[in-house]
Amino acid sequence: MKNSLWLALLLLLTFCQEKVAPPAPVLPVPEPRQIAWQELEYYGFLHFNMNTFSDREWGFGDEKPEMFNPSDLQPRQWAQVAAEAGMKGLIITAKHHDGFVLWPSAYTEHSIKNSPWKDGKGDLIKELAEACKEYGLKFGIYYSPWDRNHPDYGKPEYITYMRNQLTELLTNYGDIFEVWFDGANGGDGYYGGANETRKVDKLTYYQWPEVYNLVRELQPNAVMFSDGGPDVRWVGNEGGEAFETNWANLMRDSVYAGMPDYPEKYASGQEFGTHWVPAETNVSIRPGWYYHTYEDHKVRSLSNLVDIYYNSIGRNTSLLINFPVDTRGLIHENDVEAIIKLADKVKEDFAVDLASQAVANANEERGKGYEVENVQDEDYETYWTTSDGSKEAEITLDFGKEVTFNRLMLQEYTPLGQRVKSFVLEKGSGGNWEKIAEATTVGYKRILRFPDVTAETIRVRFTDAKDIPLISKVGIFHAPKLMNPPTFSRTTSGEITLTKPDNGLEIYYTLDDSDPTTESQLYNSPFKIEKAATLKAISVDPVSGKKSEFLRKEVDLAKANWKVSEAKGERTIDENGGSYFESENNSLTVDLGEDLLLKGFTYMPMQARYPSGFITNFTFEVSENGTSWKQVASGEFSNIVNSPIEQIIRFDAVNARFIRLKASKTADGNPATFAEVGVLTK
Ligand code: FUL
Repeated sequence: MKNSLWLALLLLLTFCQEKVAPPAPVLPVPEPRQIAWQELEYYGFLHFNMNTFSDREWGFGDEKPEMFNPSDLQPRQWAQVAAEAGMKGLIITAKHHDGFVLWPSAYTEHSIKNSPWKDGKGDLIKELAEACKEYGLKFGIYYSPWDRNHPDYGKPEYITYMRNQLTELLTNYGDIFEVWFDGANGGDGYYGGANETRKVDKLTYYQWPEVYNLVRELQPNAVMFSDGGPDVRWVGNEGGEAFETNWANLMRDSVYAGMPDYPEKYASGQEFGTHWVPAETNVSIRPGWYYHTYEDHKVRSLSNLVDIYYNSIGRNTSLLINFPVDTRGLIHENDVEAIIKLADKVKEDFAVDLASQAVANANEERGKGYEVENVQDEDYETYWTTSDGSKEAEITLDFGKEVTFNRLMLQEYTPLGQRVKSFVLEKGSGGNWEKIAEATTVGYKRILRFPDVTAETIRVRFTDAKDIPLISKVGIFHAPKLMNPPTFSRTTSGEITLTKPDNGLEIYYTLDDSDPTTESQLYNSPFKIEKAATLKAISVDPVSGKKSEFLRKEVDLAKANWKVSEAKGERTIDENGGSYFESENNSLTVDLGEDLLLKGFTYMPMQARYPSGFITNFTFEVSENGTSWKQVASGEFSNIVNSPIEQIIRFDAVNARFIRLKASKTADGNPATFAEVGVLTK
């Protein structure tokens, strides 16, 4: 009798300790394929196709298959780079707008089967699918609905062609994790020789519902990307920046690929969106999506890539970074270096999670299975929450001693819906709470960056939510400072601004070409230098004492009193490399406003995305009175097309007030363009 009583009690106790029921979902919720995709977070894009060889961003569709001729095509190198960079997958432009296809499709001759690569016997999609498998990466395809080559584009027959090709891609190459449908479509093109403009109704022409069904049927686990989903949506720009408030929820039925007001109206998602369509940030590691030699020096800097990381993955989107594979068929060395630097920095930033070592407390726990400790582990499936209807939700972390940190990472358990509308991070100080940072939505992942804070106790308070928050992760990190040199800008009056690469750093500089140390001048605010000088500056972390490499900048005369003879020519002396002037007579004349001893000049070619009129051969003349001119230099700006950086030409010292730079030849025969011109007096 006694024994059975004990047994009953034990059973009761066990029963009481059963996991409490989970909260009801807040709709919409993700499909399992979207949850799996979200966990990938970071993967690579490959733009490699006909444009690589025609040196274009958008081919017209009249390119010849013979042009596709890589000298050293190695998909295994692409996969190796992606894996070493911590990426989880690769997506390739199987067909871009020009219509050329990277697999031997049975439905077109406009394909690699008619190219010199492997004598037309190659299948690049197959090779890449295999390389991805070898390196443990997921494999995805980009397929452009717009086809500037196909004669039937715009007619119903083309839709059959598109479905046939998708069937090939989704049947013959194993598992596909993402199918990427580009929103750009309809316009002029070759169209089998018609050479005309063809407009389509972007909403109805492609018969999207049937296309979606086909993809679902052939690759049930693949997510489909386009401006408005159905599974993953566009972030709304190609600059690598998601909105700070970012809902996975979207009014999906109001959105279609290529709609004009998408970026403003839909890109940030909507709190009351009807469907789960999270955002993906797509951005290229260079200005262009395709490879151009002239962008070899324009690979994104580490600080830019770090910003992109925090502004995408840190704002509830996945990150798709593009490599414009070069004409050899390799990811260029400069791009490899940049992406590995980013990978190292990310590893460094999140090396130690201070939150996992703290004592965590919550204002309330829902019960067994929802303990606050769940936010400290690495298991996304376990989360902390409160009881239904609870109005407050806050987590306190006690580190047991003072610690310094500058990053907060939060993750909501999204399979039951995105809930948090706002939160605040505070530190305990003398019985009060002091705000460190605050933000709006969380979603799958949110990371906040802020200057170093030292505290023993902190709390995260969820100040507004659609329903009780479900928090899978709270992470606290101390990211080492980004020890890049300061960046530099100067106004026409000679005012110099130096910018720190990271919060909490100091800048020291010299103006006499000596190496700056912490004994040198500390930079506090912009300063004026009107004459020639050599500026050298470093960033210093006052806490660790770490120093960056030098920034070294030769500055010369301030340009405030200069005048250009040609109308609109003032853009060449505005200290803004981004603006430019196109000269119909290939010449630029500047009045320097005073007699000077000149020892050389500088020419910065146009820096725009699609450059034209680079000066390759020049003459340089000077004058004391603006009427009689003397030539003091002539020659060639070698390699300016491949490397359009500032050109520096020196000559024997000469007295003058007026200068004239003339183009005797431009790279493409177009009128000469000038981004910036300067003189050397030192
Ligand atoms: C855009 C395209 O037009 C670009 O060429 C590139 O493929 C980019 C990823 O998407 O819409």
